[in-house]
Amino acid sequence: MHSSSPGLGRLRAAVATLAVAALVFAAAGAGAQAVTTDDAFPVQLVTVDTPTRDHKDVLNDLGLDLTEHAGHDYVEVVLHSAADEEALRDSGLTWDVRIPDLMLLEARNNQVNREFSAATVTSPLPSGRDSYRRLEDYNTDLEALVDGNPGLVRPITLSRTSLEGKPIHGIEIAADVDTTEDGRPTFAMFGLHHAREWPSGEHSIEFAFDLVNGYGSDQRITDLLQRTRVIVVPVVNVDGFEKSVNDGLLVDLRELDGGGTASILGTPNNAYKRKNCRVVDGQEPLPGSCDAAKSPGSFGVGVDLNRNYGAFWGGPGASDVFADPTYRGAAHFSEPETQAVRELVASRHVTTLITNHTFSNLVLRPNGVAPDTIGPDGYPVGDAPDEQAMKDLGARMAAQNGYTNQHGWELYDTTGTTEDWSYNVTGGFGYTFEIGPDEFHPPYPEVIDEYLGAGEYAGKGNREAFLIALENAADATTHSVVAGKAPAGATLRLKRTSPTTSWDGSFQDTVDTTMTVADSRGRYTWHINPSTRPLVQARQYRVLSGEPIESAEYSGTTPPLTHTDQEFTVTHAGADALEVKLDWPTPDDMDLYVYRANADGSLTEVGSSTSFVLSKERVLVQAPDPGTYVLRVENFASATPTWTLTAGVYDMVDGTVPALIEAWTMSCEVNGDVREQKALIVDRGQRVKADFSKCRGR
Ligand code: 0X9
Ligand code: ZN
Repeated sequence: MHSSSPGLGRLRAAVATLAVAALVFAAAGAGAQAVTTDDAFPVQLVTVDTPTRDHKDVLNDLGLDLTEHAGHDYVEVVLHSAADEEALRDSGLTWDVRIPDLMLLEARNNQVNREFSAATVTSPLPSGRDSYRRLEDYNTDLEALVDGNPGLVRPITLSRTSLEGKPIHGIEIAADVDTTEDGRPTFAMFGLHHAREWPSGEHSIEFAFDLVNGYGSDQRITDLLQRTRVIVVPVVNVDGFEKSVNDGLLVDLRELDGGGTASILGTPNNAYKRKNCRVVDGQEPLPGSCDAAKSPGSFGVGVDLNRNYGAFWGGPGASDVFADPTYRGAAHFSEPETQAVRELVASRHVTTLITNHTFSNLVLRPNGVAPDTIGPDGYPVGDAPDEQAMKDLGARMAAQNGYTNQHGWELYDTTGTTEDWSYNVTGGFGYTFEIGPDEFHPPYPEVIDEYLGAGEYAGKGNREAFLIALENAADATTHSVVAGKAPAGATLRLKRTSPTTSWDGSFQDTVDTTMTVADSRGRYTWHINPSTRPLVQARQYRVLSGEPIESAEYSGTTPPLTHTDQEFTVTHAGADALEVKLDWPTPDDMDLYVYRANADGSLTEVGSSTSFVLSKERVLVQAPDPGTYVLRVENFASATPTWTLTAGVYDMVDGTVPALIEAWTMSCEVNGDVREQKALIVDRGQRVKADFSKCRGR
C-alpha cells in the first residue's frame, strides 16, 4: 500500500540487519533468549533525514519518540509500533534503520555485560570494575576513595541538590588535600550531564581511581598531585542518570527472568533519557513525577543541562520548546544542577576542565557556534582567543584516543554548554569528550577499551588524554600566576563580578576565590586564571569587503516540495569568498544548497543554508575555485514560490572586536576584615607580583 514510499527499500535492508543482530545476539551466549517474536514490532532506532528545519517540524508534529540528539540533517527516532512506522512513512520523510531492535540491543549489551562480569574477577580498569555503576555505586565508590585515602582524597558535595533533592557528590584529590586554598591550580572533570551517557561517568570516576592508585607509586601522577588539585564529579545529572541506568539495567533483569517479553518490547522507559527531572518549569517535581513521565529518549520532560549554562544562553543550537531534546530551560542557570557546577567552578581557579559525554569519538573545544555567527554583542562570535593553544592541546589529547579534534560547532551548533561558559567566563581551557564510536551506553568492555586504549591506542586511551589535560592544568604558561608577600595566616581573595552577555541579555557572573598564606615568612604563590575573560578579549573576524569582484542576480519560481538549479560561474581566481543569498517574499521557508559542478557532470556540495523559518538563507564558500557552481533553491514549505538569488565573489577584510581589559579585585583579609585591596591585571602566561604590606591584624 505504501510501496512507492522512499523508506521501504531501507526497511528491507533493515530486516536483513535485524537478522544479523539476532545472530550476534545468539552468539552472545547460551541462555540468551530472543526477545522479538514475529507478531511483535521490534522497537527500533531510525535516523530520519531532516535536512531542513521544516523536516524537523514535520517530524515533531508526528508525535513520535525522538530519541537521540538531532544533527543538522537528521533526527534519531524510536519507532515503537507499526503505527509509528506508518505515520513516518505517510509523512513522506525518509529514514535509515540504525538499530533494528533497540531492546534486543539493550538485552544483548546486558547479556555481554553479564557474561563479561561473570568471567571477570577484576577488570584492567583502575578500580577493577567490570560492569556499569548505578548511582549508589558511584556514591559508595566516592565514599570509599575518601575513607581509604585520608590526606589524599576529600569529599566535595556541590552547593545545590538536584531537583529531586539528591546530593551531587564529588571528590577532590591532591597531595595534602586538606591544606585547602594553597594556591595550586585546579583540574575539574565532570560526567553524566546527559543521563543515558553512562560511560561518561565511568571514565570520570576511573580517572579518580587512577590518580589515587598512582599517588606514591607513579612518579608522574605523584608530581601532578603535588602541583594541582583535581576535582571529579562523575554524575552531575543524578536524577536523570538514576532513572536511565535503573531502567536500562531493568531490561536486563526482566530478560533474565525469561518473562515479560511484551513489556520489555513495549518501552525502553527511561533507558535513553537525556535531560534532567524538570517536569514543569519553575516548579520542583512532585515525588515520583519525573519517573512517571517516562521519556524514553531525548524528548519529554526535562531541561538539557548542556544548554542551560549562561554563556551564549538562548542562542542557536538550543531549543525553547520544553519537550525538545535540547531544551535550554526557562532561563540561564535555571537548573540547580548547572548552578551547582557554576558555583563550584567559580570558587576555584579551574585552569583546565573536561566534561565527558558519549558518543562520536570527539574532542570538542569552544566555541559552540560557528565564528561568523553574529553574537549577542552584534559582532561575529569569532574563534576563541586561545584557539591555537586549545587546538594544540586538543590535538595532543586526540592523539591518545584517536578521536577527532574539532570545534564544538563542527558537530552542530550549541549554546549554553558547560565548556562555553567555563572557558569564556573563567578563562580555564574547556573540552567536551564524546566517548566511544556509536552508542550511548555500549557493552562494558568497550568502556574499558576507550579508557585504557585498544589496538593502536593500547596503553594510551582517555587515561592518557586526561593525564595530558591534567598536565596542562599544572602548566603555568597556559594560565597566570600572582605571587608576593602577605602576612602569614592572611586570606587572599581574587574576585571579579562582570556582565556576561547572552542572547537573552546580560547577567552578572561572579568568580570569587580565596587562598590562605601558609608560609611563616609570608611568601605566597597563586595559580590563577587571567583577569580578563575570553568573552571580552579582542577577537578577530573576517567579513566581506564592500563591493563584489563579480556578481549576478537571478529570480525564479519553485513550487513547494520541488527545487530549481541555477548555474553561476566564478571566473576570478584567488578570491576569498563566494557569497550566495536567497530571498523570497513570505516569512516561511526555502532552503539553499551550493554545489561545485565537476568535470564529469557530478555535483559536490560546498555549502548549504537551511535555517529556521523567518530567516533568509545565505551560504559562504571560502576560497572558491574558478569554475561552475550550481545554486539550488529548494522550496520546502513556502507559500510564495518566487525568489531572488544573488551570487557575489568577494575578497574579505579582517575586523577586530575591540577588547576590554578586566581586573581581578585582589584583597588581603585578616579575621574576615579587608585590610588591603588592589586591582590586579594579569594575562595568560604572565606572572605578576602583588605584595600586601599594609595587610596587618588590628
Ligand atoms: O549536544 C551536546 O550537548 C553534546 N553532544 S551529546 O551527544 N553528548 O549530547 C555536544 C556538546 C558540544 N559542545 C559544544 N558544541 N560546545
Ligand atoms: Zn551528552
